[in-house]
Amino acid sequence: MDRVTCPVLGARRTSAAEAAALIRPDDVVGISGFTGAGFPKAVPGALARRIREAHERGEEFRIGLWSGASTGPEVDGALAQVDGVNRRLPYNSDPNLRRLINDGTVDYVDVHLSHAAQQAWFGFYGPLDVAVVEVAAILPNGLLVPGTSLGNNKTWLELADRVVLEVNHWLPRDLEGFHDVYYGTARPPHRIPIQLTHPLQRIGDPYLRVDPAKVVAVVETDAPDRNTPLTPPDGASRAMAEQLVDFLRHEVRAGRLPPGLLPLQSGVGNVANAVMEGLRDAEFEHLTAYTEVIQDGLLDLLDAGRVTSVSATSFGLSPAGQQRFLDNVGSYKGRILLRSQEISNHPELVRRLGVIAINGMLEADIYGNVNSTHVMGSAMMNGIGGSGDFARNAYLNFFVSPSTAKGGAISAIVPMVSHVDHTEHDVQVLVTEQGLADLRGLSPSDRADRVIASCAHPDFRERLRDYVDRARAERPHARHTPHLLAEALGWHRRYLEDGAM
Ligand code: 0RQ
Repeated sequence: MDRVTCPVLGARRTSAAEAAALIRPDDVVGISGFTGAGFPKAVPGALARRIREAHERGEEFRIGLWSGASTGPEVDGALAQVDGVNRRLPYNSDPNLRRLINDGTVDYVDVHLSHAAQQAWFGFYGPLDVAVVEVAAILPNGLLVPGTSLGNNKTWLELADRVVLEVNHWLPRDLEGFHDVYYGTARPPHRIPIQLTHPLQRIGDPYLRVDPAKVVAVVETDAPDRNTPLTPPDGASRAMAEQLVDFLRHEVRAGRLPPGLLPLQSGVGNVANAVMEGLRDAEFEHLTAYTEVIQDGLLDLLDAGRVTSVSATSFGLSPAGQQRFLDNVGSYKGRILLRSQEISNHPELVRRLGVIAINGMLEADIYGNVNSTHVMGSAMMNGIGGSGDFARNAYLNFFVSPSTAKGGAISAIVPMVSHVDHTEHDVQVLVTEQGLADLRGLSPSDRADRVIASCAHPDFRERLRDYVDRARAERPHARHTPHLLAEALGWHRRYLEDGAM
């Protein structure tokens, strides 16, 4: 079936290599893609080959790369392998690019995912030269049927001087109708309230717009999204999920949450999926989600009729989940709405809807500060992603992690986090497989006692308790947040001295 029915744009059909030839050294390229869904499948690879050839001739060739969030090995991986990226924003989870970020080759700008579009609009990152955006079809009037993620596509299409469209035949044509692209954002002081009061409410258009004069190439592809197999929840993930679900029950009984809860947001990964599994087996009905990524667990909840409506910006499915979605696309239409990430993660909307936010962390300190991004304070893992957008503005937020990492060598509960992404003022509930610490309304000193007792691994509990006791005793006039700074900062010393990092 012809996916490009617009005569004007149909005439710009070309090969990936020819499209990649339109990208120049030092260009800033804004691509589609979010958690491995909806990234361009052909042009980045062709560009990587071009960059490699240029380097072989001794020529400089690197680009700035902006996206929605993580892409696939065909983008970040391929470009990292040819040393083709000089600056990357706003999120990366590719191991090859992570290595270049951590050895200082690539400048990485790790921003809240809801901020990227507006800060690009404000001009904070400089001009955008090219947009490379994957779509499911181009309609006769030139409107674009978006693919499996919306991310920052609207903004890249608007801001870029030149646009390359990839039309992917692998995407179900039935994706038409799954999107809600809001065109009401303006720059301050011209902003108006965003009139959204329910996760499934439509406030925009089903299509992306593009100025046809800017479209320099249309490339047809037929390739799948990245799909990462899910490891079944292990004991620790299940334990965290059970406690979290029990806590939600407790909040309903206490009258602080309605019986159908409030819209859920959950980060990506094992624990998030285990929580979704836990909810499937729990008694809650008529659940909704106002989240970033639709993982298998959320599809399960939709299939089981537990969740009635989902707003997100992308999919992040396993091979089995992807197949299930492709086989039943029609049945999800009207129950799933994909939005631009500036709307899916919008602080105004997260606050208004009263989202329950559940995100992973690397470590938390005894006072409730959370590090989601930096291993030992310096090495970037992925990025803050949407965790800050949701946690800061949520009705209720959870940060979850096993109590130890690296086979028990590192405690995820520490006296002072080595990097702060979420401050003690934002963090409400910490969960490890050891237990759950509800920090709401507690003073720092009480938080320390609760976090150590509930969340720390028994192997580290005494050391942490001893730290707080001595901090209280040695600094009697500074007991609000008892600390022994030199010791707190040296907490990871033993691990570092082993030469592990
Ligand atoms: O590394 O695989 O090399 O051993 O970190 O740890 O336990 O598998 O946890 O996959 O749930 O990821 C915070 C990274 C958790 C994630 C983070 C090491 C550990 C392992 C991963 P190895 P786990 P998860 C929505 C919301 C920020 C973005 C976000 C994340 C690896 O949740 O990126 O929330 N969050 N987005 O060994 C040293 C510690 C450690 C540690 C774990 N304390 N010290 N290493 N590790 N704890 C999604 C988007 O926004 C797109």
